[in-house]
Amino acid sequence: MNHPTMKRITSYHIIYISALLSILSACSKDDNPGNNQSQYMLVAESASSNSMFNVKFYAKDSLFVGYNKVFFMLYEKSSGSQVTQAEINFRPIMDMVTFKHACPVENPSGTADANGYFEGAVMFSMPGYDGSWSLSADVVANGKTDSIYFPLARVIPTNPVKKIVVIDSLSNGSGGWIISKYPVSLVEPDKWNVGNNNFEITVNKMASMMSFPTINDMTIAITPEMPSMGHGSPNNVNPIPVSDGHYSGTVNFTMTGAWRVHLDFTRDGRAIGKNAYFDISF
Ligand SMILES: [Cu+2]
Repeated sequence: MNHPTMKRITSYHIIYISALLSILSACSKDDNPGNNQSQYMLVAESASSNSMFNVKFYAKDSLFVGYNKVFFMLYEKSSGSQVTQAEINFRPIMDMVTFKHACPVENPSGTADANGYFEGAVMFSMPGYDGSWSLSADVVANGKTDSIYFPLARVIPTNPVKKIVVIDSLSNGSGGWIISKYPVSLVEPDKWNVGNNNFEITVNKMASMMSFPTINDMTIAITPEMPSMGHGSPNNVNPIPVSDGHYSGTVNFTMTGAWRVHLDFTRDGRAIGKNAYFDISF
């Protein structure tokens, strides 16, 4: 402990480490002005239409096509106090000039989490730029009703995709077809590993341009394939319903690389769609 060389190294290191720490803390302050220690990324902040609430809109990452967890933080505008009980209904809209459409959402429960976040999800169905997507929400809290509007600068595509559409064609018995579209989104684990991975997806039905009810009666089989090497993997567990619109199973990746997880959907005893899959690389 009292060796002189050891002492020199230690004091040198202390100076070096404290210099490094001050650089790091300066950087994180600059990256997050006025928003200390949020665990999420601030997407936008705005007052509600009738100025009853201030709303901060956070996400885990840049908004993308697929299942995005989104978080609202609410404040009473008059008092500045944080709101922890609220009914929030998301209304995403894409304005495609000639027509508008929405996408599936999961509205937050009425109570904020311990850190004050109201957590929900938006399953963006296509990329958007320059505010073509917007996220509005109706907010009821503290006996007040108001709405909030966030134009979204970007919703980016991912490669590989994290959202597919399963298309079902059913004969109507007189030469025509009833076409049904089922958006399916990957609720990705934070990280894919060799071995067993939780495999969770959401399934909705496109009932109209604006309405996407959850589907809870799909039977789903998953078959992983490593196309470059022509093999699959054993011990996979097919996803089963775990919560409204969510199905969870286990996918076993026996090595790193590029995998394709094939999905077979059956509903009412009938195969739905064809060639559905998610590519996953790690
Ligand atoms: Cu669109």
